[in-house]
This record gives sequence, C-alpha cells and structure tokens, in this order.
Amino acid sequence: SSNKTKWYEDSRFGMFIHWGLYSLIGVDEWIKSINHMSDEDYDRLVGKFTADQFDADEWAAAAKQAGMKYAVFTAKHHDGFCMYDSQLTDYKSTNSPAGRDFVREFLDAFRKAGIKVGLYYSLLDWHHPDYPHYGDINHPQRNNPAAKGVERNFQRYLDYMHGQIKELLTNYGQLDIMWFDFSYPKMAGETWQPQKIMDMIHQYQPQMLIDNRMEGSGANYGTILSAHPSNYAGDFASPEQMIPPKPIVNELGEPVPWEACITMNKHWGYNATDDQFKSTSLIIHTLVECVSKGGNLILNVGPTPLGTFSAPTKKLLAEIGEWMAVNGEI
Ligand code: FUL
Repeated sequence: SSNKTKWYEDSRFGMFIHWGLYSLIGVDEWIKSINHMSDEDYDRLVGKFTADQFDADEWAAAAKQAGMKYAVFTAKHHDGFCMYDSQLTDYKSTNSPAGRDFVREFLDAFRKAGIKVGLYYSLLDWHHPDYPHYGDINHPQRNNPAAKGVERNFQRYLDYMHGQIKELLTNYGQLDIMWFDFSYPKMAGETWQPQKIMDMIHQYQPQMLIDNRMEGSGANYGTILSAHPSNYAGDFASPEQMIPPKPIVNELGEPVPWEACITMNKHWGYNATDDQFKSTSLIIHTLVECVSKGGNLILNVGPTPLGTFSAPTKKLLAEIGEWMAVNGEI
C-alpha cells in the first residue's frame, strides 16, 4: 500500500451517510427519477426541510462508538440539491428553513471526534438546466416532451460542476476523501473533463483520496483500477452492495485498496417503511470478510427527515460498537 492510502487501508470501517431532500419523502434517494417528478413538485420539499433534530455531534458520536474511522457525507446527490452553502446556486440547504450548511457541521463534528472525513459529490445533476435530459436514461424528465427541444449547454454544466468541486476543495479545510458518483459507460473518459478535476485535487488537496467512479466505471463500478498514476482512475475501488469474491487487483495484478459500500436495510436514503435491516452478526461477518480480502466496509446510514438516526440504525451501530470494542483494534 502507498503512503497516501495507508490511513485508509488501516481504517477498515467507515460510515456512509445519505441525507438530502429525498429523505423527506422517505422512499429512495432516486425518487425524483423513479416517479418522473417535475422540478416544481420535488422542489416543494425545500420549504419543508427544517432539520429540527439534526445534530452532527450525535452522528459523530454514534460513528465513533461503532468503531468507524472515516465517514462520507452526501454534499450533493443526483437531485442536485446542495447540502452546503454553494455560491453557484440558490438550490441549497442554507436557503431551506433549516438555513444551515450541513456539510460544514458534518465536517466540524466528525473531525472533532477524530474521524476522517469525506464528501460524496454527484456528477449527475437532475436540477441543473444544462445537464442533458435526454442523454441520461434515468433523468426524471426523460419522457417529458417539453424537455426535448430545449437547448442545453453541457459545457456550462461542467463549469458549474467544476466550480462546485473547487468550492468544496477550497472552503472546507482538509478533506480526506471525495466520492464522485457516477459515470455511465458511454460517459467514460473525457466526458466530465476529469483531468481538470484531478488538477484541482492535486493543487488544493494533494493528499485526498478519490473513488473510481469518475471514469466510466458504470455498472461494474470500476473493479479495475489503473496502475498508471497519471490518469484519473481513482485511489480505491467501490463495489456496491456486494463483497468481491476475491481481493481486487489492477491490470498488473497488484492489489488495490477498495471498500464495499453496503446499506443497513434495502435503501441508501431514508425509507420510512423499510424494516429489512441486516442483523448485527451479518454486518460484522461482512466487515470481517472485507478485511480478510484486503478491503474496507463503508456501512450506510439514511438519516430521517429531521436529521436523526432511526432507532434500528442506532441499535445496529451500538451493537457493532460492542463487538468492535473487543475485537476491533488488532
Ligand atoms: C449509486 C447511487 O446512484 C446511489 O444512489 C447511491 O448513492 C450509491 C452509493 O451509489 O451509484
């Protein structure tokens, strides 16, 4: 393992946090796409986002007690709603009744607790007018004829997206991870102008790690990482909802860092009726299997509309923490 990834590979266990406007509907973070929702309908949620019970210190304490060493929070998911005070859009948490920069509060609390911090940033954006509507097979407006003739300036979207990444890289102190998500196979390579993004990372946060979804990883979520350091293939692989059958290697056959990202129940975002939580012992076995194959587990939580962890989430974290307290430090 390289010096750059050592802390990450030693960490083994992280927390993924999916929280955003979609949490208020309580179904799925893809709800705008699944239900082909209009901006008008979806954006009503902004006025309801009070986050009355959000306390990042509580989140950090729960992660710490569970034995998690790093955490990744959704700064912007596919819906395009910014959970931070971006200067490039009005579509942000600071303009909701909550009026808070959730990213900043998350970062402050988790750093204070001694947990490494990362931000999830969606390359897709279902809100930005210049993000292509018909090119994206999952865009909420994909079947809306009114969206068809409209001219979209993709470069303008890229400038916006790059500008937001720069904000996150420059306004929020040291970031340990940026988790970019995702690229359709046909959007591989230069589509996001990833070299520009990499140049910013090297300039502003040279120590930071990124996942492998910026470059056309698509459905297999990039189980292959390039051995060539000059490109933008990422620092770690990100198999989703599965444990790889064997350690992940690059095209030279060398093992690469990876993390399995896995939900506690069936959803990433808060789902009010999904009670199919995995058992504590299954999650511990999953963690052990990942570690035995040289990887990490990043376990997801989907906080409630008001910003708390649900009761089953808290219970699982507490029980995992009991096991970690005895077996976690080797
Ligand atoms: C996927 C996303 O589309 C899901 O909503 C979720 O964020 C998962 C971790 O990555 O690509």
